[in-house]
Amino acid sequence: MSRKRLSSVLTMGLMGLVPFVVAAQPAAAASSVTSQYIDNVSNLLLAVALPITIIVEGVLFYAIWKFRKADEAKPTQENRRLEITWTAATAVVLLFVGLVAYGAMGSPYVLASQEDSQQMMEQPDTTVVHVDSYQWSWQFHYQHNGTNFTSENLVLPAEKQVVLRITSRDVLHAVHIPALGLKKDAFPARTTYIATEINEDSVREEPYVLYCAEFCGAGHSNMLADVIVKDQSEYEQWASEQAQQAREEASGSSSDESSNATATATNETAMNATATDETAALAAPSV
Ligand SMILES: [Cu+2]
Repeated sequence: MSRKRLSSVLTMGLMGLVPFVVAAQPAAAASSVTSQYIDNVSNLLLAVALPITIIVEGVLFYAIWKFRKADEAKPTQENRRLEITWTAATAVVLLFVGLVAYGAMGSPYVLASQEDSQQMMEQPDTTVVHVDSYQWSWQFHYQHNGTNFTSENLVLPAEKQVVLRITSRDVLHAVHIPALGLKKDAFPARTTYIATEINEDSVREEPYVLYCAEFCGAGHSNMLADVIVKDQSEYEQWASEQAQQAREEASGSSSDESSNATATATNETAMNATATDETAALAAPSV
C-alpha cells in the first residue's frame, strides 16, 4: 500500500470516529464492584475494537470506490508477508481479549469460587444472605446477632462486602439483578455464590428487580423479587427489627406449642376417661 493510499485510509477511518465520539455519553458510574469489573472489560474491548472496525470499513469503502470501474477483478497473488501479518494481528487481538477477560474473571467479585466465598463469609464484616429459589419464588434467609429470619425482599447494605449463598429446592433457576451487574445459576443439591460490594450511589428507595434468568416452568416470568439497597445504618436498623420480630414470633409460637401440649394431654385424659367408661360399660352387668 502506497503512503498516499495509507494516509487516505487512515483519514477516512478517523473521520468515521467523529460521529461515535459526538454520540458517546459519559459512562454512568458502576453500581457495584462487580459491574465495575464488567464495565472495564466492555470499555477496553470497545476502545480497541472501534478503531479496528473503522479502519477495516475504511479500507473496504476505499477499495469499492477506487476500483469501481474495474471490469475484471484480479485474484490476490500469494503474499507471505501479508498472511503472516494478518495471522499475527489476529493472534494479538485474541490474546488481548483473553487477558482482559481473565483480569475480570480472576476476581472473586466476578466469579466467586466456593473457597473465596467461604473465606469472605468467615470475615465478621461480611453480610451473608442465603438465597433459596423454588418454583416460582424466592426466599432470603438472614442471620443477625444470632437470630435467623426470612425476608421476601432481598435487602442489602451498600459499601459492605456481601455474599449471596444460592440454592434451589427443585429445578434450575438463576439469580439475575441486571442493575447491579449480578448473575448466577441456582442448582438443586449444590450451592453457588455471588460476592460483591454495592456502591453508595446505588442506595435508593425504589427497589431494583431480581429476575429468574433460567426458564423453570409455567411461573418463570413471574419469578421476581424486589432488591432494596440501604445505607449501612438503615440496613442495621432493618435487620435488628426483623430479628426482633422473629424472636417475638418464636417466643409466641413456643407458648402455642406448650398450650398444644396441654391440649394433647387433656385429650389423652379424655380418651382414658372414655376407656374407663367403656370398661365400666363392659363390666356393667347386662340386664
Ligand atoms: Cu425461572
